This record gives sequence, structure tokens and C-alpha cells, in this order.
Amino acid sequence: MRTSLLQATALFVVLTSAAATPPYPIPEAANDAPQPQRRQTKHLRPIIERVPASSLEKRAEEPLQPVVGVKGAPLLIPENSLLDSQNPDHLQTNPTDGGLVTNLKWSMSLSGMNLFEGGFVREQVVTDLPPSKDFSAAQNHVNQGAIRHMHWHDINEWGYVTAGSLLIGAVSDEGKNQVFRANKGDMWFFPKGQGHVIQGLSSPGAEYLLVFDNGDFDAKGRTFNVDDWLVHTPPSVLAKNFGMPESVFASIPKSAASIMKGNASTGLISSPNGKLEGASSFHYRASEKPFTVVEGGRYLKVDKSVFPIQTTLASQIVEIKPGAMREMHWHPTGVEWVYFVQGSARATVWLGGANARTFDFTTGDTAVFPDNSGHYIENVSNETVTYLEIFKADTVKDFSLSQWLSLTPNDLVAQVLNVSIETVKKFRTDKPVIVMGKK
Ligand SMILES: *[C@@H]1O[C@H](CO)[C@@H](O)[C@H](O)[C@H]1NC(C)=O
Ligand SMILES: *[C@@H]1O[C@H](CO)[C@@H](O)[C@H](O)[C@H]1NC(C)=O
Ligand SMILES: *[C@@H]1O[C@H](CO)[C@@H](O)[C@H](O)[C@H]1NC(C)=O
Ligand SMILES: CC(=O)N[C@H]1CO[C@H](CO)[C@@H](O)[C@@H]1O
Repeated sequence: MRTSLLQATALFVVLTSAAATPPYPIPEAANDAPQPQRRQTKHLRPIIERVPASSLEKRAEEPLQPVVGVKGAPLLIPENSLLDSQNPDHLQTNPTDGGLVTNLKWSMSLSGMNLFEGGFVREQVVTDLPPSKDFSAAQNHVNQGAIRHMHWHDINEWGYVTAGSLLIGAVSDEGKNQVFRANKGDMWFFPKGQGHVIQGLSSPGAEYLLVFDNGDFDAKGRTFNVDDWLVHTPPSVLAKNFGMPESVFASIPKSAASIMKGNASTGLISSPNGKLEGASSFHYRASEKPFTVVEGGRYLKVDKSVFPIQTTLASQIVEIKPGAMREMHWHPTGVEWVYFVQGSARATVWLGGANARTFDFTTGDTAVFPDNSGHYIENVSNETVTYLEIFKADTVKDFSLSQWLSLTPNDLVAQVLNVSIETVKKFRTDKPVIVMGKK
């Protein structure tokens, strides 16, 4: 069954010389032929579908198609319909999208798990999401009693408890200490160089999200685990440093695992130098703070004014009711890093110069919105969307589009937007943060 070069050349000559009368039939008006009636949208807005696990089979028969109005065509080859259904605004490109916006989304589900006896860690670093130069993140699990080894970093660390509760301890350079219980919804902040330890308290375990103010979390010289230091120090030096015989250090584990199983600590330790509390506290009890409640949801801003030690990685927890939306806005302080804790949402990121792209998000997704980019976040699910906004700044600052437009002379704005002055007068002058909109 070998085809010689000569035969192949002869075939090529036949095909090219017969171009005037193709050797295959062309159906008449092929382009107008009715396409198989598969799922498509008659609206500008794409069909957003979530996939209940029970209907996976049905979903496979009737996948979402890259068709919006008269544009696009159903796929002819098998596709990853599960992934497409999570990214409907990529498959059915929003007609108002345009230009080029590179990918701004990463799903923790695409990160490899580091599994340990006692828990796991998976990360989003700059090589996963290249525009995330200012931020990296890690999703962590510690079983009850399991310990995240004592360590410090050369970058600032922000933590948020997503499930269960943790025991966290730290000692300052002045020898003051703090041991606290961080419950679900609480935050902490450790400035670079601040040693700390984390242990799971609740059963069966606890989970937390870490965000660092540098995208390259895996760089050398970033994480300093105490046992790693001790096993890489001559035993005679350990003996001299601690004033004890070398033999007592022979049992230090050689493993480089960052999480180990263990038993819950009593948490009891007092320092003769005093406690870290008040403005020196590393703990912010966000779970006990009142959110600002608005019609479309609620939010909690945590910046330096309420959590003094947090000089960067200011954050805002936002909860958007079904159908509501984080209003159109932008941030003057830099790139925004985002993490979706719950629910499904979509956001269009606009970079100026006619560049806009709509992304869909669901639980466990991270994203970065470029410095000063215009955006909104709309709940497109039937459950509350909870997400975190993080900034490499000591404050959370944003400009509301509607507030800007409503508080500029109305007759001027009406001309710029080519709408009536009456319309401009109806724009909100307050800053709702989350809007319910009109049905
Ligand atoms: C935890 O406690 C149990 C029972 O007291 C003990 O057998 C075990 O060695 C302890 N585990 C660790 C890691 O210390
Ligand atoms: C939301 O609930 C409504 C009413 O039960 C249902 O028609 C709709 O399909 C649901 N939408 C989503 C995205 O689940
Ligand atoms: C302004 O709006 C009117 C319709 O109300 C339209 O005819 C006109 O072309 C618009 N002007 C511009 C500059 O788009
Ligand atoms: C309550 C409400 O408005 N829910 C909406 C959330 O978004 C989805 C998708 O757009 C709609 O189907 C729901 O009606």
C-alpha cells in the first residue's frame, strides 16, 4: 500500500489541472442549506447553561454551539462540551467583545495538587496566568491536627479561611507573640519575613486561600521552612546555637514536605515580651464584621484603616445576589486579582482602544483584571456569587461609572453619550457597588 512519489505527483497534476471542473459534486446553494437545528441563541446574549451532574449524558447529545444569531456554525468534530459549557462567552462570543484581550482566567482545577499526609496545596503562579505578575495564590487543606510547617516568605502573605478553623501562631522581631484561632471567613496578614505556623483545628479539616503580592511564588529564596534550615546546618553549629548536645537534633525530619500530620496543639504559650494585639495583630476577624448591605448583595472592605498591619493586599469580599451585578467600575490602584468562592458569574474586561473580552467564572476560578481596566461582574447563576477582590495596595479604591457620569454637568454628558439629559439625570449619584438593575 505504498504510494510512490511519482503517483502522488501525478494525482496532484490531475487535481490541479482539473480545477475548472471539480471532480466532486458541489451542492447547489450550499451556504443557504438549512443547518441541522442544534442549540443556538436568538438573542445577543449567549445561552448560559450550567451542567447538573445528572444530565451529563443529555448534555453530550446537545452541546452548546459556537453560533450567535446568523454568525458561526455548529462544530463538526467532537468537542470538550463540559469545558465549553463553563465558558459559554468564549464559545458564543459576545457581539460587543472586540480587539485582543489575552487570557485573564485560571481555574484551580487546572493546577496540579501537591499531596501530603495531612493535606494538600495547589497554586496559581505567573506561569499559569502570565498577566498575574503581581499575585500568586495557593489553595490549602490541613486535616485536623495537620501542621503547615513553620516558615516565612520573602513576599507578603494574605490568608482567608474558606472552610473550618485554624490555629495560627507567630512571633515578632521584638519577641512578642500571638496565637489565634481563625474561623471560616477570617483573614490574616504576614509581612514578608514574618515567621508563622498554621494547624488544622476543625474536623475533618480546614481549608484556606493564600495570596502573595508576587506572581513568581516558586522562585528560589521565596519560602523558608525551619526544618529545611536545620537539616542543612552542621550539627555542631546547632549544638552551639542552642547550647545543647548535637544528639538532640538527630531526629529532625529530612523530608521537604510542607504539610505534616499531627495532633492539635493546646495553643498555650505566653511571651515575657508581651502579646501582639490591636494594631500589631496579624488576625482580622472578618467573619464577625458587619458587611455593607445593598439591594443587590453585600460587601466587606478590609484595608489598612481597619486592619493596620495589612499594608498591601487590601481586599474586598463581595456577595452578589442572583441577577444582580457588581457595577461597572475601575480601580486606580493597579491590577485586581479575583477569586471565586461560590456561584457562577460573567465579566467583560475592557482595556480601552476597542479591546474587550467576556469571561465566565465559577467556583475555584482566579482572574486578573489589568490595571485601570473597566469591568463589571454579573451573577448568572441562581445562587449567590461570592468572590474576593485583592489589590497590591493598602486601600480598596474604585471609580463608579454611573457616579462619574451623573455628577458631571448633565448637558455635557448627554452630548458625549448622545442620549437625552433626562436619561443622564436618572443615573445614580451614589456608589451602589452592587446593582440589582431593571428586570
Ligand atoms: C498524636 O497523638 C497520639 C496519641 O496520643 C500519638 O500516638 C501520636 O504519636 C501523636 N502523633 C504525632 C504526630 O505526634
Ligand atoms: C434559574 O432558575 C430558573 C427558575 O427555576 C430556571 O428557569 C433557570 O433555568 C435557572 N437558571 C440557571 C442558570 O440555573
Ligand atoms: C445620535 O442619536 C441619533 C438618534 O437618536 C442618531 O440619529 C445619531 O446618528 C446619533 N449620533 C451619533 C454621533 O451617533
Ligand atoms: C434571580 C435571577 O435573576 N436569576 C438569574 C441569574 O442568571 C441566570 C442566567 O443569566 C438567569 O437564568 C436567572 O434568571
